[in-house]
Amino acid sequence: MLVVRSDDHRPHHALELDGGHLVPSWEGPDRAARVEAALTDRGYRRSRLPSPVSAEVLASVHSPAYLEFLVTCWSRWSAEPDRGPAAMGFGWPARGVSPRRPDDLDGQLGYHSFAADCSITEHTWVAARASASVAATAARAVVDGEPAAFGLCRPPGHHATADQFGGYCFLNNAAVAVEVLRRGGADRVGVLDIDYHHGNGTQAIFYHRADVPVISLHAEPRSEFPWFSGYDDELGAGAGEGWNRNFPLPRGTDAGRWLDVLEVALVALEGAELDAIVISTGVDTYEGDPISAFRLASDDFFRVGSAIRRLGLPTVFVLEGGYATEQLGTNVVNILDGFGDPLG
Ligand code: OKP
Ligand code: ZN
Repeated sequence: MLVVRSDDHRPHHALELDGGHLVPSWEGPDRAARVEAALTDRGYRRSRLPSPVSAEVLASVHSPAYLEFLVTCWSRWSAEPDRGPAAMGFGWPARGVSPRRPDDLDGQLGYHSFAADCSITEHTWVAARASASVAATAARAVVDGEPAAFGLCRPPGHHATADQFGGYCFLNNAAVAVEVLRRGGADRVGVLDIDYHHGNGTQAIFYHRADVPVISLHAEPRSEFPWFSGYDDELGAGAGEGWNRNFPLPRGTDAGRWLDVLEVALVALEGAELDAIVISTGVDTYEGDPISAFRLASDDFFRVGSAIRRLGLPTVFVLEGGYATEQLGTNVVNILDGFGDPLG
């Protein structure tokens, strides 16, 4: 399988507010290094660097004001005296208001984020843009005839909405891949999100659209991040009504149950008459994940890949979460190996 990867993520290691401590994020550069090492070990020899994602594709996913904010945030922040090491919000729109975008940087940080588990630092924009470029290039390769491609995206993307960062995500890489596939002629593109956390950003971006069915398996939001999105009665709206499906599962869910629910999700996707699919490939469902609570073993990920393969669709995998760093590469590559690839 073709792999798309970039080194431009490396200097990006945000700080996160975790239990009242401002600490280096769980989402660090070592994650990508582990996946790259596992890909090399396991014989994945075809890899390429990304071409820059086009402004047009980015603008089809994110608002102009948000993109401008991401590009300029760090220089605005660091130009002010006494600023700390991480630009992050601390005030968010309260319930019952219709939020306006303030002019003030701290106000904009609140407006353009939904969680304080990630922050913007000097290298965030370059890394986020490279990650979106990786997704776009993987999708482009599939448009050009690859049966499948893996975008080794870092930072992840599925929590990023059209105009908010959060959950370690800044640009929605899965949505970028969808848009590239659609521009390349795939009329109906599905998203299957198997990360432990609900992909609230992807859901929100496609919530009103019938041409991009989104299905997600994740920890029930009543007990897990992102808490306010991912319930099973969120079914899409307007033209998109019926095209969003959530499968929230309790903490402690084991592989047997999780794989049974994956089958239900795959049946729904089979009925959606898709031309291509994007897999938001989080492996924080792993039993050893330090911030998650599902119980898939490393070997179970082979079955995840082979189940997805049965859809028989052109497939773009984009990396999302997975924080058991030592096993991260094994778990990701087990999915890719389970999927297999006729072109090697
Ligand atoms: C991003 B992705 C731990 C903070 C957890 C939220 C999790 C973000 C996950 N104390 N922050 O979906 O893997
Ligand atoms: Zn996750």
